[in-house]
Amino acid sequence: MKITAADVIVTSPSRNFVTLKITTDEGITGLGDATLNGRELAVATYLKEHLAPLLLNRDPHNIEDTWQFLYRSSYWRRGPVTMAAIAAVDMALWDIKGKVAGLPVYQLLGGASRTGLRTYGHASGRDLPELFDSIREHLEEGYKSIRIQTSVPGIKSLYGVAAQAQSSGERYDYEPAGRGDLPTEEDWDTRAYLRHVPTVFEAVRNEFGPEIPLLHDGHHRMTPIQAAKLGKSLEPYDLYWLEDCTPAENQDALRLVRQHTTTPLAIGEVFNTVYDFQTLIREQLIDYVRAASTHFGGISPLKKVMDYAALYQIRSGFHGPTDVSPVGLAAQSHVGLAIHNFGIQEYMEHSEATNSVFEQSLNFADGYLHPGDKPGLGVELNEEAAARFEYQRAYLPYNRLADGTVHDW
Ligand code: GCO
Ligand code: MG
Repeated sequence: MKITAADVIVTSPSRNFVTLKITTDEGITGLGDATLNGRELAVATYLKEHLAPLLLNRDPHNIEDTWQFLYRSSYWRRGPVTMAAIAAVDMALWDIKGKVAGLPVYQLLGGASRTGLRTYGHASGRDLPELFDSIREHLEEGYKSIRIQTSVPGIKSLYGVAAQAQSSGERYDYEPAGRGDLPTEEDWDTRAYLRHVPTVFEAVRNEFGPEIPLLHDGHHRMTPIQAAKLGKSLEPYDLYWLEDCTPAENQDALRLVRQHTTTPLAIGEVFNTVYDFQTLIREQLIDYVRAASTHFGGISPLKKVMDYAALYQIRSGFHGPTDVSPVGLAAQSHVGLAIHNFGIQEYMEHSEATNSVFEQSLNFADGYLHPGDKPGLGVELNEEAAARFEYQRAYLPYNRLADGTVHDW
């Protein structure tokens, strides 16, 4: 079998997605997600100009060899653009292999280790009543675990709070439509945040009891000692995890945080390779691997990092916001179903427009996700529908402190 075409499809149904479609001489096609939120066209160009010509006439069955060839022959290793492009190729080749075998990809990865993937949803509110309503809605939708983000008195506009997001829809989603040509500026005050967050978790535990696993995303904003303080102050509320408590680049920071708190830590949504996790896993500085198949080079390296993490009882918590396309979500759901050390899957439902472009066999019921049993990844691209949604430039927001200093968003 030979690869005869590698086409890149850019579409914007609610938000931008970059998809690679690999076609073979036997007419079988495979899809891969290459979406890098806010920098989409860099990956589309990398694929079109640099990888597509290398794929022609290769045997699509040689997934590992193709991955190693693309990674090593570029000389310039790693980085989100390179790794999202390689991820798309890797996913598309697994999709093709599954279709040839007549099996869903999770079967090729060792078969199912569970009946479904436990998910967590995103609850948020500008105040406690709004937050409680949002938690109730999520519980009614079947979610068993809930991420909590709230407004903070003294901070005007804050990551993760639906009602104040710049999205055009009513959910927190960071959809590009209507967001304009420049990034939105938000504000930040760490002391106000550190004072407020524990009071919110206390209120949520008082209202909803001790059972529900609760999560929180610090979105890379704290220094190590601030993160340690937050982890410690949240201990009475028994979090499932505290995510991205410090910027991910400084791995040593996690040692300090770990010395001070038993709140479980999740990190890695902006990581691109297993090397970014090497120290964190070996020294057991984290509890959950937050990589997304899309930004991490695809299914093959995601499976490898989880096998490495398994040696240390570290589990998965793959990154699953709506900027991971249905193809990327399917890819990591197959991995999650197959590995033994699955933890939890982040899940934000894609919009109707997105679902009209990506026809999926993914099933969400009673808080559990399943990638379905169609051969391959189980996602097909409706190219006619995709052509109706033209790319729109979109930027993620950024932060400034009260004195005008740019801060981590
Ligand atoms: C999460 C993430 C996202 C990111 C987004 C950036 O935990 O889901 O932090 O909300 O901000 O993926 O593109
Ligand atoms: Mg996050």
